[in-house]
Amino acid sequence: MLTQILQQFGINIANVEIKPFGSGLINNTWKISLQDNDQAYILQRINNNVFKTPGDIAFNVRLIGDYLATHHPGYFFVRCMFTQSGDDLLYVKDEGYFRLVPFVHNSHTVDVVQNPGQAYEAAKQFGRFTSLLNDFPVQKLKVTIPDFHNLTLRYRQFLDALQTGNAERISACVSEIAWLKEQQYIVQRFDAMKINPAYKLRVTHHDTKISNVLFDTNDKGICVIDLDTVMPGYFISDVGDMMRTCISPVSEEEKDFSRIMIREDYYKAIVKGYTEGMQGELSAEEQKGFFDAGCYLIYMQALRFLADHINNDVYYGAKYEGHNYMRASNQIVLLKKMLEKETLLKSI
Ligand code: GN1
Ligand code: MG
Repeated sequence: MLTQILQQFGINIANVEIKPFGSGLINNTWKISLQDNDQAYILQRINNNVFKTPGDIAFNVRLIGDYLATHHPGYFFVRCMFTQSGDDLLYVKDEGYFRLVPFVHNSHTVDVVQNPGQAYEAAKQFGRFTSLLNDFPVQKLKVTIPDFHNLTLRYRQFLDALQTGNAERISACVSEIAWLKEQQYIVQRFDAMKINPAYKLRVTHHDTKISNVLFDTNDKGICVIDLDTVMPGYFISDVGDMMRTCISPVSEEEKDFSRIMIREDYYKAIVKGYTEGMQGELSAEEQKGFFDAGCYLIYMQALRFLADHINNDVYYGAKYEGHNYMRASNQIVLLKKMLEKETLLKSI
């Protein structure tokens, strides 16, 4: 099946190697390497249970690509390849939607952040992406997942899960549920942020883990990739998810929670990198929101994982029984540790 798809993109499949790639939870991703000429590509199948209109992603990427090519031609932007019939998104009956992008020569991605320098570079790339699109008409973008980072709605979905979800699972995680409910003040802070005019609606990425940045051979950031969730949003989404995924030495998959830690030097690197990348675009009020950004996103992810556990893992899937419960518990520990350092981190 994959080789037929590659053929439609005009790829010679005689000597091709296809390997699963990356660790994303939503889309399927493969690296395609051509043995003859050293070329490589990334092929993705878009999960259309999550992205209901995959054409909207292609639309956004085209629009942004055109804008950057005109206004910031120096920016390295990875565009989708076209099929032989001229489409940048291929629909295959019973298989779904596919896209192909070139694998950029002399670039690499990082799965687990190794040092604060990488976190700085990544944060700078996410800030730079948003700042280059500062004058782009943000309302022209299609919303690929409505309310994606709307914490108010995520909290409501969590409460809904408690009403309609798996009763056995609910009774086995009463203490986590109670703790998350006690943190509802975070939603109120978020609501205040949304109506604060000092928080500008910008073009934000919404999936800012380190693996969505391309690095060069000197570990300097080149550009951001994986633009599925680029939508109108607030800077807190990008900064917050960077903190969520970089600040601790271990990820959401770690089962030994004693290894979860808040590393101040990484926090500092993210604040510095993002601020520099934004080139003065952040308002004074927004600059005060870095710490809260981390809390919003960690809290949101804990709610999403626990709601999914209660909903029998319909969204994220589970590699083992209780996987999403473990992930939620991990994020709860991360949030607790973050909240303990509130005063210290806010002083940075
Ligand atoms: C999903 O598929 P991936 O790993 O890029 C999710 C993110 C979560 C992340 C948690 C569209 O991203 O919001 O933060 O899992 N993406 C979607 O690992 O729901
Ligand atoms: Mg993604």
